[in-house]
Amino acid sequence: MTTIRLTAAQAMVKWLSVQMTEEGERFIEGIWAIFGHGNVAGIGEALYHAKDSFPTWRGHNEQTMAHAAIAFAKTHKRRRAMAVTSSIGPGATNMVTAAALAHVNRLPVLFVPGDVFANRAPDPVLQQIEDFDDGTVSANDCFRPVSRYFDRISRPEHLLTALPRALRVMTDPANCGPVCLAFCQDTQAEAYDYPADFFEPKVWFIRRPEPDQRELEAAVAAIKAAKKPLIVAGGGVIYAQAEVDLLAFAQKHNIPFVETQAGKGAIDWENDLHFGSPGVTGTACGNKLAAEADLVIGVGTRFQDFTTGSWTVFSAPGRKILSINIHGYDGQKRGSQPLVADAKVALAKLTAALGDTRFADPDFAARKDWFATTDGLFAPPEGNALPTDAQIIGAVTRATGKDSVIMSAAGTMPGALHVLWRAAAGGYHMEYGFSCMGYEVAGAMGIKMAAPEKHVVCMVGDGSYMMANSELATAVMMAVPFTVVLTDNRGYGCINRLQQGCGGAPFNNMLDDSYHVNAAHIDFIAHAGSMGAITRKVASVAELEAAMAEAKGASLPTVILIETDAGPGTGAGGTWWDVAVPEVSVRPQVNAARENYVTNTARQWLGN
Ligand SMILES: Cc1ncc(C[n+]2csc(CCOP(=O)(O)OP(=O)(O)O)c2C)c(N)n1
Ligand SMILES: [Mg+2]
Repeated sequence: MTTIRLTAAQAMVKWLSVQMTEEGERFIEGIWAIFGHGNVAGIGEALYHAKDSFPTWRGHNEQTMAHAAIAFAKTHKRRRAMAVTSSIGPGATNMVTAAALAHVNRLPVLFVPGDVFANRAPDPVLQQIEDFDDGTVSANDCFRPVSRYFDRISRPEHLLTALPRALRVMTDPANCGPVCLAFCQDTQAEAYDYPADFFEPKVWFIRRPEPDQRELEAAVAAIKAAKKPLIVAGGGVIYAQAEVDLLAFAQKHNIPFVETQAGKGAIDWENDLHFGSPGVTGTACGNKLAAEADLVIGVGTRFQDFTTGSWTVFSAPGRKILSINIHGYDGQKRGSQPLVADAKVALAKLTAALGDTRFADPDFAARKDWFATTDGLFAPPEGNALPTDAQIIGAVTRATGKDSVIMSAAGTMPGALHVLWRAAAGGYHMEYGFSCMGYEVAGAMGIKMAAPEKHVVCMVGDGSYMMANSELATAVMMAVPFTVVLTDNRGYGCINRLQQGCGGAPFNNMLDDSYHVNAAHIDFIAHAGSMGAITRKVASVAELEAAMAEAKGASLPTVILIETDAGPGTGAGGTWWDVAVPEVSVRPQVNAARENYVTNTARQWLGN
């Protein structure tokens, strides 16, 4: 057998650089790295020699580098990914939040944190946590519950099994998610005679599992028995590249559909059967259909609480749920009838079996009314009033075209955009599985790296911006342009509203309602400018529109700052959301909110 003598780190890099997609590209495009003693000598040396065939990028924070990697994978519909490496200890645990984010959103990313010495000779090495009772524990064990595959590489030959398992998980449509290969520092540097054929290029394709015949027949029967079905399109539609198939299915059988946060942008908003969104951040016309539907057909959705109105929308008596999903876990949620299969395959089989089954027209007038309502919300504010988030969205809508991707993750914007944004196909990127503050700026960079032809628009509140923004400097350094619309309402506006909705006093959310000795005045323009971004402070939505047009052609990221009114939510469309309200309180407002809470929770278990 021919062998190649390499260090374990060199072997990992060599192997990763020849794992290919069907389109002939590297599945792992490259690696984000911040070095420390846990990875600089081993992995760092290996990456240096591979830098022309397997790029390394340097970021400013391990978590946000991983956010960029995750956004890249999401933009590529899970067909390509990136790796992220850190030192041991803080660099590694910085990535745990990002691993959880990828886990919830079911997106592939390869984490390669350095780990403690396999030989334990220098124990405790700098940054090693010491478990008094378990010699096998390191800080990297934090990755276990938030990885779809976890392994510790403590011998060079472990890579022969660990690496193929890692790629299997990242390219598996059902189990897709983050992989953590915790790489012991000494093992990275250790040499081994690897079989040469281990490094032969390998093509990974995403399989499309067929449905079980009995489940398929039951699904056909359920649809045929329905009078008013409604399709709920989730992220699985996009990851299965079944957007066109879903539209054809909906049109042929005349079934209206709504899109979840992850599913939004599967189909262009202008399509007549597109009724917007369901649930807590649902459109009025979409939720009306959901309330009247006798069959909810979920396609690639995991039915999170925002989608289902914490199960008050979808679990009315007599309403059935058919869940078409790649994973049985999502197929059976809340008593739903499963059809476990790839979405594209399942829709093709269903439509063939349904023949010319066609349902009565949905309420097209309600859809028209909805857009008339939102037109009103988009109108610029009167006089000198600060704009609302809806008015900002109106301005951004006017300033962007179908070549744009709107993105966000946490704060007021995700809900407001879900309900109000008129997404072109492929024009919406929302991290709303983990809704992680601080995903936005780095995520925008990852999207732009994946789709350089798109105008990437990052919608971020002052709170999320403050939580993580330093990859702005990376985007400047790497000349990755995107437009940041930074809405400054002086605090955590959405949580402030939620707090009061639950009967609470305004407390510890807005800067002015929080303990302070000096009133906070954050100069966002100076801050973003100091990292090299183009900056503009605008005083009106008209100025915002003009600044956005300018930003579109820029070769650097642009941060546009606008002060907004923290008071109003969108006030449109949505349903109740389950947030537990205290059972006893001296505040009458809390007691009133509790009463409302009890009434609504009683609606959650009425049965399907
Ligand atoms: C990492 C993280 N911490 C806390 C939260 C809870 N949270 C959700 S939105 C939010 C406030 C967001 O404030 P900002 O970005 O200014 O948006 P606004 O609602 O004010 O527009 C908080 C604290 C979160 N989603 N993520
Ligand atoms: Mg804010």
